[in-house]
Amino acid sequence: MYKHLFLSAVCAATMLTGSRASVADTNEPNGDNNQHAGGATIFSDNFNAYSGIQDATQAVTGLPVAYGGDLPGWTKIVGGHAVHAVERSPGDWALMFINVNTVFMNTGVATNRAGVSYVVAFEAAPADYRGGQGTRTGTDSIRFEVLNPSDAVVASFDYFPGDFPTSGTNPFSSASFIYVGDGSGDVRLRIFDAHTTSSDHFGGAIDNLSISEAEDGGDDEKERGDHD
Ligand SMILES: [Ca+2]
Ligand SMILES: [Ca+2]
Repeated sequence: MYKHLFLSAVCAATMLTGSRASVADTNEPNGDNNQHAGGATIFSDNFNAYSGIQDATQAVTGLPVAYGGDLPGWTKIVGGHAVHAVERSPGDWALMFINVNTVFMNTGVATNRAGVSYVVAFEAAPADYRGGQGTRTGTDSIRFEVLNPSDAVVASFDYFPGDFPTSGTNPFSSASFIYVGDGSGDVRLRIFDAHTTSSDHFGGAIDNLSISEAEDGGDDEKERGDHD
């Protein structure tokens, strides 16, 4: 079902140029991410307006899964049966990414003042569909890119959810990363499967995404990583 590679879309996703600003955190392959306190939420989405074709239940969890969906406020790269989602509880959808599956925000938000730190917070989990395409530790990740109005990448972050379980439940974990604004204009998030192969696995699932200004205002040198 996901064997086709959509190379044009892959190229579109990798052609963008622009400097990659520092991103504070490196997350562990086991998904052991730090949590960052955030200030007032400037953007958020719980993805519950997702509307797709629900045709199966997820391996192990038995949760409803869907493909070919649309999401208000977001544009998708059409390919690889995007957009996939899992229904965590009735009406509570989380997005899943495999192959060229990519979504990006339609409208930029004012979270890019030069030198200011912003927190992108979300919940994430390993993902699978009917089985056999489960996220793997150390290999599969979801990439978040912060794009300015020229589609230059202000910041990029990979989240590695770990192995999709073989039994039990598949809990979501809270995670976040910090980026430092560069003053290049309102930004949009682009989210996609960072590791695409001809026999693909899901990069993971995400839910409850938000952007807020970091409460420390960017004064914490340790969290700012290599940004000077
Ligand atoms: Ca949700
Ligand atoms: Ca993948």
